[in-house]
Amino acid sequence: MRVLVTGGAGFIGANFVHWTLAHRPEVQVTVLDALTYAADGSSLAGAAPLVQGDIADAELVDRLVADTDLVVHFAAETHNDNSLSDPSPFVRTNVMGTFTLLEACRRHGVRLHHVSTDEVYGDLELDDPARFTESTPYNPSSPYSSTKAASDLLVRAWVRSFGLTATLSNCSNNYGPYQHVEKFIPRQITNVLDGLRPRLYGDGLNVRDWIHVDDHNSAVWAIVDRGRSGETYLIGADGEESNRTVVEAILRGLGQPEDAFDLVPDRPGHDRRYAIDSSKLRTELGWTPQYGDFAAGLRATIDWYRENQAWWRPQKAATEAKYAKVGQ
Ligand code: NAD
Ligand code: TDX
Repeated sequence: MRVLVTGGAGFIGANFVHWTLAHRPEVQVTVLDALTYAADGSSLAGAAPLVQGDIADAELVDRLVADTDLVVHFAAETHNDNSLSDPSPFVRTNVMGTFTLLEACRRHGVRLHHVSTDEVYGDLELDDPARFTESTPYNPSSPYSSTKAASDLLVRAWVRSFGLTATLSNCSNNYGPYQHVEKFIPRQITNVLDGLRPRLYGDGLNVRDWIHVDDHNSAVWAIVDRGRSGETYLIGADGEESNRTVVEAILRGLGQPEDAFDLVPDRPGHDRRYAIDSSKLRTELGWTPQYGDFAAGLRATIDWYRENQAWWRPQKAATEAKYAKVGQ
């Protein structure tokens, strides 16, 4: 099977390529990635051929899609904070880029798996017993999540109107190796390694539902293998933690007092809580996460950032300078 992985030089995409080569040796992977600021070609370590290009480049996309059996679509602008300072690349890549891929898949009769986020459902109150399910109404808050919601709806329409074969997944917050230092967990680990204090937005009590990136990727393969076209599957591993609890664990893991963090101004429109009910994926497709223990996964991630400073250091100063400008 030939698989075109868009965004394969980013965090989840690169881990997907490594997971695929380790578990599915019969699969031939090609990566299409624009190598934006968020990418790092070295994450792939030469594991798969990399075509540098834009998913909104219709001619290039047509040529690559004509030569594949499946597209697994990770490419996106992904950082909420960036979407608040400049939404335009989010609309271009997440909406127009997905549209371009859909049109190429339609022309060539190629299946698409669309990777999306639980943020399309908006947020939950801290004391709400509910979790997101596949039937929760869409209610995105940020430019990032609204463009992901738009891309999901395009995929659904192409299935219904044009008979495209496609599946969708909406996953909760990922952690693990090769995640950009702008994101919460790598930012705080690398801050502590650099002698800086972790920075918590607002009151630090917002909750995210953490999943190890390898569990996300094994779920994507379960959907590719056994999912039904037109269906959406929520991916989550019951990993709800407040941001404050995560920072305290990082500080402890690096031998610092657990209150050595700062509260900084909140993110505008900051979603309070995400929580996923992944029963459909577990019951219908028989998927189970392998990294049940968030604390152990976090310790391994701390070790990875400690041991791979050459990978993240080139991005760190510019990332912190960007945050400093907005007082975060
Ligand atoms: P990332 O920002 O680390 O990587 C995104 C990749 O897409 C980068 O390599 C970048 O160069 C590439 N890219 C951006 N614009 C492109 C374009 N126009 N053409 C081609 N390539 C382009 O993101 P990530 O965290 O790995 O997320 C991957 C996907 O998973 C995204 O679709 C995201 O919405 C989704 N997702 C992420 C999370 C999470 O916690 N990180 C959770 C749920 C869903
Ligand atoms: O320095 C920080 N301090 C802080 O308190 C940063 C960078 C973040 N935060 C908070 C904001 C969120 O409540 O931590 C939480 C996680 O923040 P992000 O890493 O920016 O992730 P989030 O906004 O939750 O979105 C992530 O998960 C869903 C990914 O970036 C998205 O691409 C994915 O769709």
